[in-house]
Amino acid sequence: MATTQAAAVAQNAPTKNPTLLAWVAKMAAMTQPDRIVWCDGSEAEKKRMTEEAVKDGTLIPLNQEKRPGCYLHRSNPNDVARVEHLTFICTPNKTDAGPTNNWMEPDEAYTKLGQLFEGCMKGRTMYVVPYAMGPLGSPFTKIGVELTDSNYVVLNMRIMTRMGKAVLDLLGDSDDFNRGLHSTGDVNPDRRYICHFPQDNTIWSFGSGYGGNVLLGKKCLALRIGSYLGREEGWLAEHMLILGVTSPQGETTYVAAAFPSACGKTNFAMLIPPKEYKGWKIETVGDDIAWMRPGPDGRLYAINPEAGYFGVVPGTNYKTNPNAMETIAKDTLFTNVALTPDGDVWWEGKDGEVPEELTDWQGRPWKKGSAEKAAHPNSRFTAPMTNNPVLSGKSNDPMGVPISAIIFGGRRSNTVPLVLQAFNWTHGVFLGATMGSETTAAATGKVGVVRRDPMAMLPFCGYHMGDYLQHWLDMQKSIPQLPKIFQVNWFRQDKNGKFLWPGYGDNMRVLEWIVNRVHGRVPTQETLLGWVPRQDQGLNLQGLDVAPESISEATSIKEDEWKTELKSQEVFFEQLGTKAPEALMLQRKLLMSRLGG
Ligand code: SAT
Ligand code: MN
Repeated sequence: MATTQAAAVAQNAPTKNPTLLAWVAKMAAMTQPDRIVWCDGSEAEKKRMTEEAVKDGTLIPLNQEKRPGCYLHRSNPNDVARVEHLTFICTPNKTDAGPTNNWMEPDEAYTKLGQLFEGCMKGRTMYVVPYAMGPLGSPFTKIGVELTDSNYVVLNMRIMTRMGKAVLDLLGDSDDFNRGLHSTGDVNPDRRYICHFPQDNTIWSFGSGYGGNVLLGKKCLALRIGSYLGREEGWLAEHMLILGVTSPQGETTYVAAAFPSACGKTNFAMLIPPKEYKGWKIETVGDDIAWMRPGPDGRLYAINPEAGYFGVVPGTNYKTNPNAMETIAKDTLFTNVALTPDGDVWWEGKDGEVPEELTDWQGRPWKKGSAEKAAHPNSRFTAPMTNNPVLSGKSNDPMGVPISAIIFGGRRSNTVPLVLQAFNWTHGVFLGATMGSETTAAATGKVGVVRRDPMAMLPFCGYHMGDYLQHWLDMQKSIPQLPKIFQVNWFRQDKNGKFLWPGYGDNMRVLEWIVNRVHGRVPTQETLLGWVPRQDQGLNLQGLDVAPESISEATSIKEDEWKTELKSQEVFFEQLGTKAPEALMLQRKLLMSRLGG
């Protein structure tokens, strides 16, 4: 069997790479697909696979006049988000995975998942998807090959990554590629596992069809395996958007910003400045992931390893994110949104009237006023970045962009002020490490509970969180021109649960202050938490229709809240045990003493 498989694989393969051929043959011998299809990334292949997906019900064509090239996919209702409790880091030692990851011993994981993969592709097609994370030919770029039995995965990978024949040519005979194996299986949550084997540069994902679990280039390679490789090789793989801000004078400043999933990263990355900001321009380099390494001139350079956006749909409209609306107007795959009678898509928070009747995300009739949501709260769009009207010309630059500021932003209804600047890199790492966030719909579980989410990487760090924070601290030695670090919180609320800061386009006001700080142009005021905008010469609030009391409330620092906060931070640091970096413990003590014990 194995020899026949190997011969069959080699026969129609567009590569002679012996390691790749042997691995594909081995995986095929285990999963036993009826057919093996090597994806070339061509338009003809896209057309063929889209037609097949429509035929087998995976995709529903939308009204092609209203949304050219767009399709709707409905997932299994039990499979609508990442599954952190079923996501494992499989290192020989449990301590290498750390207390914030689920761990499985590699042999045990291979055996357990091997049993599930055994024969699972019988009667099905195995697609071989060669892809690159990062522009082809960039020193940042990593190659992966994903084997999957899902045409939905292939069509998404085509948008989210640089995929196809060119990647195989770039790989040549090298064995330096991530080995990804995925099967949708029977989509049974009891038989669902997302396993990472950092030492083997391998990912095995079984039993899900949801983006973050199965588009293996994204969270699995670009963040979990990426962060592991970053530590080995001296760079950072981060859950960050990258944007360029250009002033009316033509000065462009690049910023990277970490926010937990579903906290508005895509909106921030595509922000349209308010009308008072004539001549200012925001351009998107990336909306979710940044790979950053020291460049030849001593600055920190970043690329977006992805080629598309996998964004949250609900709440997207012409007010919150006009650029996203343009981005998803064509050639977009929608997952778990509602369908209108005329074949368009709908979601909670879309512009215009709520339609009288819809088909909901599960394919059931839905009527206006229904208590149930028509679109799933974590429904998603997959759209090529080239659709973005404000895509940065640098988004394909193999050298990346120089980062001047790093922003850490949680989702906190209290405690954390609108914006502050860290005193220095170590303090900035402390701010990132102690990020907290009220949970959202991108992961299964309770919504609205505060959890520590260091650098928005809690679900995505591929090794011990203590070592990861130490790696951040160590990086300052290899970056002579360190970016400045900031903390923001757009989500502070008043006593009645009303947001104090308008957010969206008005976040430009905070961004301008950050840019001015980076270039040393505005004075600042020191507080016990960090440097904040001064009352005079601070944030530009011209034209902002918000009561001054709301601004002072959004920027206020309440010592009693901070005492509670420090206790909750302690619980997190204790979890890291002896690996909690000393420098961060000292930062905590300093803050405690500033607070008066
Ligand atoms: O859910 S995904 O991991 O695909 C996207 C996200 O959470 O940022
Ligand atoms: Mn994300």
